[in-house]
Amino acid sequence: MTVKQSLIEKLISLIDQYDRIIIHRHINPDPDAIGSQLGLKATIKHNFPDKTVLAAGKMGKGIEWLGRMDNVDRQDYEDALVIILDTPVFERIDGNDHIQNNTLIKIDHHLVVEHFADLEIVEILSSSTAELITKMIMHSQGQLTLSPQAATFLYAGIVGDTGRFLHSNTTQATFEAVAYLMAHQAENTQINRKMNELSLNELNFQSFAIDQIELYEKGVATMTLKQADLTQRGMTVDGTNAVTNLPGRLKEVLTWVIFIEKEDSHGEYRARIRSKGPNIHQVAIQFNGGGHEMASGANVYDDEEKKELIDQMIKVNAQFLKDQNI
Ligand SMILES: [Mn+2]
Repeated sequence: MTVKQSLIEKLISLIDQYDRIIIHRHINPDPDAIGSQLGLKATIKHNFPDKTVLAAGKMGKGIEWLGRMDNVDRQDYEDALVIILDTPVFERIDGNDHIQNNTLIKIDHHLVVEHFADLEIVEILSSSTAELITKMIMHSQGQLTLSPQAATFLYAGIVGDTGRFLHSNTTQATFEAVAYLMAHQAENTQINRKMNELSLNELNFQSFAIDQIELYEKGVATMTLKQADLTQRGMTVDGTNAVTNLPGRLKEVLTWVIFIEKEDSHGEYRARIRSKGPNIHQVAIQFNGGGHEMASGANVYDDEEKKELIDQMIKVNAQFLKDQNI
């Protein structure tokens, strides 16, 4: 546990001081954003039933089943405490234009980009904001208790950000937090089932996407998705996130790229680059991109550059295989 006890105390004492608390999170919310938002809301309501707690922002597409947002008006912000979850940058807060001179609390697990809150609780070793909130509840010495509903929301957040415990951000602390949520009747089966569900359209798109996988030497794979392919199949760019990891499931694939044609362009692509070992960040920065060693984004402006990017990936993989004596 790396969150200081004093920060937990400060959080609880601020919540205690306000009658109205508004909880925000980032735009284009994922299950961690919504799960931590509604999980914290349910926890505050459970422990302070007289307080008004509002969840602000627009619900994310495809995760409406997780819960509902509240209608929050400008006047609700008067004398309210505002808590911002899972968002490292003020500009990315959904509904930030409503926030006035409120006391702000940030709770997040991303690298610190900027300081914008009066109290900032950031723990980058947490898999998810939901895990971080769970750990604070666990260590609140009985001041915050969990309802089954809150436990279920927080469970959804952890499952979302860990890719169902498959990603490398999954730690012993993650499982300890989940064990605690299970002890408080988190409805794990229901959440797992919902997370695994697809519409027929999404399933058909997956099968189309699989057909677009191309294999190159040294364990490079690509998938190219044209705008026309997306519109024809009723798919949004966000919706294609679900197929990003498909090429990586192939045994022989070490690194892969999803090329998504940009809107209103002919042959300009946004590239999502992923890796199971080689450092592909070095490739991303050569093509107007960046990110992390195992997951980066880049941009290519024509088919020639697309080919160059693939060539660079083959080189990086070749070097990686050589270093490993394979
Ligand atoms: Mn998150």
